[in-house]
Amino acid sequence: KKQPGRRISIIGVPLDLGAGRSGACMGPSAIRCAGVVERLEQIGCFVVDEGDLAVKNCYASSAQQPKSKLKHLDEIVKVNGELSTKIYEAVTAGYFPLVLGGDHSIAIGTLAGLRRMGGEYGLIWFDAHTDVNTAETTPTGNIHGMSLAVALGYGDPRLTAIGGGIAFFKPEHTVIVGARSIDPGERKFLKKLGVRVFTTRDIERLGIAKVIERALEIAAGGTDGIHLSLDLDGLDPRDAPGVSTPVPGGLSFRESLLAMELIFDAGVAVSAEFVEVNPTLDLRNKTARVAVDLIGALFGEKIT
Ligand code: 4U7
Ligand code: MN
Ligand code: MN
Ligand code: MN
Repeated sequence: KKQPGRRISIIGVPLDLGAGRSGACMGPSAIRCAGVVERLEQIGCFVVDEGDLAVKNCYASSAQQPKSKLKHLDEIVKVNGELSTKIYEAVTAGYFPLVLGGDHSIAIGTLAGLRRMGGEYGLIWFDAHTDVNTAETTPTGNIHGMSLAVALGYGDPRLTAIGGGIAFFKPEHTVIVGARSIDPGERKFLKKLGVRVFTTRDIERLGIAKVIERALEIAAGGTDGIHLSLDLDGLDPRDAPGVSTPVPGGLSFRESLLAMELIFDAGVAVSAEFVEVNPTLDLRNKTARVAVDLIGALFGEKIT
C-alpha cells in the first residue's frame, strides 16, 4: 500500500502533574530539539507545529495533597479538555495529530478528542504499564496510571466527561503491548473487560512481528483506524533511560522500531502520541532521540 506524505499537526503538552515526579513537562521541548519536525519533513510529510498547550505546572503542591487518590485533578481536567478540542480540530481539518508529552494522563484528552469524531477507532497501547487504575485501585494517586481506564469509560466522572463522554473505546479493539508491571486491581479489570495484553514474556516467545500482526488484527479489524499511544517506558531503560517510571526487561530499540514500521505498512494509524519522556533523567537527550527515530518509522522512514 502506497502512502503519500501525510499532513501532520504536532501538539505539545508539557504536563507532568499526572506523574509521581516532575520533569516530563520538558518532554515536548526535548523531542523538538531532537529534530522531530525536520525528520518528518525529510520523509515528505507536511508538518504544522501547533506549539505547546499552556500548562500550570505547580509540582511542589503535590506535597499539600499527599493522600489524594486523584492528584492535581483540576489542572489535569483543564489541560485535557483543551487538548481534546485541539485534537478534534486537527482531525476535522484533515491532519494526523501527533501529540508530544508530557505524562501519560494526556492520553485522556487525545482520546476524548478522537472519540468526538464519531467513528469507531482501535487502540494500541505500547507501555510497560497498563494504565487502567481508578481512584479505587490506584496505589499512588497518579493520574498517568489511569488514562486507559478513562478511555474505556471508567474512572472519575470529571475525567470520563472530557470531550462529551460519548462512545468510549471498546475493550475488544484495545490492545496493550510491552506490559511488565501490572497492579493487582488492574489485572482484575483487564480480565473482566477482556482487554488483550501482550506482555514482554509474550513478545519474547512469539516475536514482536507476530505480536504486532495480532495487535493490528484486534485494533484495526472492523474499525475506522487506530490510535497509537506510545509510552517510552515500554522500551527497556537501557534504550530509553529518560522516563519517570522505568521498568527493567523492556522492548529493545530494534523491536520497537520494527513495531512502528509494521504499523506504517498496515496504513491504519490516524493519530498517535509519544509520552513520558523525562529529560531530567535522560542521558544526552537519548530518549527524545529514540522517540524521533520511532516517529520517523511510524511515518514511513525505512533503514534502506
Ligand atoms: B505510566 C502505577 F503503581 N501502576 O498507577 C500507578 F506502579 O503512564 C504506575 O504508564 C503507573 O508511566 C505508570 O501509579 C503510568 C504504579
Ligand atoms: Mn503509560
Ligand atoms: Mn508506563
Ligand atoms: Mn467492532
